[in-house]
Amino acid sequence: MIHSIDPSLKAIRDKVEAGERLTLEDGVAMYDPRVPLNDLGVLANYVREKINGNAGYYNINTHLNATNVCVYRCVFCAFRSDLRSPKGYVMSDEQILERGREAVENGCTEMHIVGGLHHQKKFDWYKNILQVLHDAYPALHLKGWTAVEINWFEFLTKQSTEWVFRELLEAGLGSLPGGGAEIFHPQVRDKICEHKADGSNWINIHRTAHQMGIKSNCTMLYGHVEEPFHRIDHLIRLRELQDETGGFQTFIPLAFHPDNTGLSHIPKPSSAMDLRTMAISRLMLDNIPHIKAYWIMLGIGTAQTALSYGADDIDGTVRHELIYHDAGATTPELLSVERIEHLIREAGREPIERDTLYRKVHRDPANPAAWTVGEAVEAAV
Ligand code: V47
Repeated sequence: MIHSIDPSLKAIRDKVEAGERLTLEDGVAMYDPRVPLNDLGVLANYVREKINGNAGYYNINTHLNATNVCVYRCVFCAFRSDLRSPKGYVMSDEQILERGREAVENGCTEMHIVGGLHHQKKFDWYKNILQVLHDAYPALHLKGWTAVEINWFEFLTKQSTEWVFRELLEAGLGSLPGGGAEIFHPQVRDKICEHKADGSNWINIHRTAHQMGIKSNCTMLYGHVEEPFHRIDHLIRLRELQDETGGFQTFIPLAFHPDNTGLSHIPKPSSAMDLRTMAISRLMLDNIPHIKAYWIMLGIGTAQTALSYGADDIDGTVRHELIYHDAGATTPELLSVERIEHLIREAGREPIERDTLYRKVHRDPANPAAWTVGEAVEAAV
């Protein structure tokens, strides 16, 4: 029972306690700055503890962005490059394998693989990245290619989504990251990334992934040109797909970082907005098991606080992150396991290492780079 709450949240509190679904109007109302942030946090924390108890999940992971050369010019992106720009790069198989070796030596269970859509590279180049890594390091989970990239592969090959996924699974794909979602509503999408896969393409690709047994994540990029209505509309579209398939594991709200982008005049969202969005996401997405506070993007302090504002996961130790660091993120390049566990404990949560598919990871203290997975963690959605 949640006793003392601001009058503006009483009707929402009653629904949350009764396990009733919140509406579009409820979601938009919670973005009114007169609704006290702390009280919103209390409600989100109630749901978070009901679903995930006291767990604070993390994993040991690394990123691979094999090229930054991209046909698209999303106005919010600081990572992309033109082919002839001095910033543009393409990694060789040797460099990619070296990243795999470094990941395994450091005990990583996951490699998060995304990048630009290089107009001179064929589908086989992308598929080969998974193949060489999987052949050399079969235990490393390859969470690769956003729905936008899958859509590009369909364009390149003139084949169906199912065909593309079958090829990628054969090469070693483990699951799909949640990027490329941005904001689905065309009023916003047409302003920030008009050329790439639209909202229904994104949703249909994740639906197909789920139907083929591929788990995925989902995201929302907030704090640029969108309004609260567009954010809630976005969350409801994700919730509807989850009702249908149950294939989403975690939702990651992504705060816009303006440096070096076409929207550099827009200030970065405040911590208060980050926490409000985290709490509203937990409350609206009643059927998605995990909400991730991506520390790279939020900063360490806000990510810790978010563990009491709806989030139960802090992402991973992370290595070689470029997308946020190119856009002005001042967070470190990586965190050690000791530090990440300390930060989670300091926030009052119990650190639990998970793999990409949310199974508990067991390590041999004598050889921490060696690991096995155990049972799936519980999440009461
Ligand atoms: O799709 C790009 C966003 C996403 C900027 O699945 C930006 O576990 C802020 O999706 N400011 C990629 N955001 C990152 C992503 C992700 C991250 C962590 C975990 C997972 C997961 C997925 O980053 C892009 C876009 O929405 N992005 N540029 C920027 N300037």
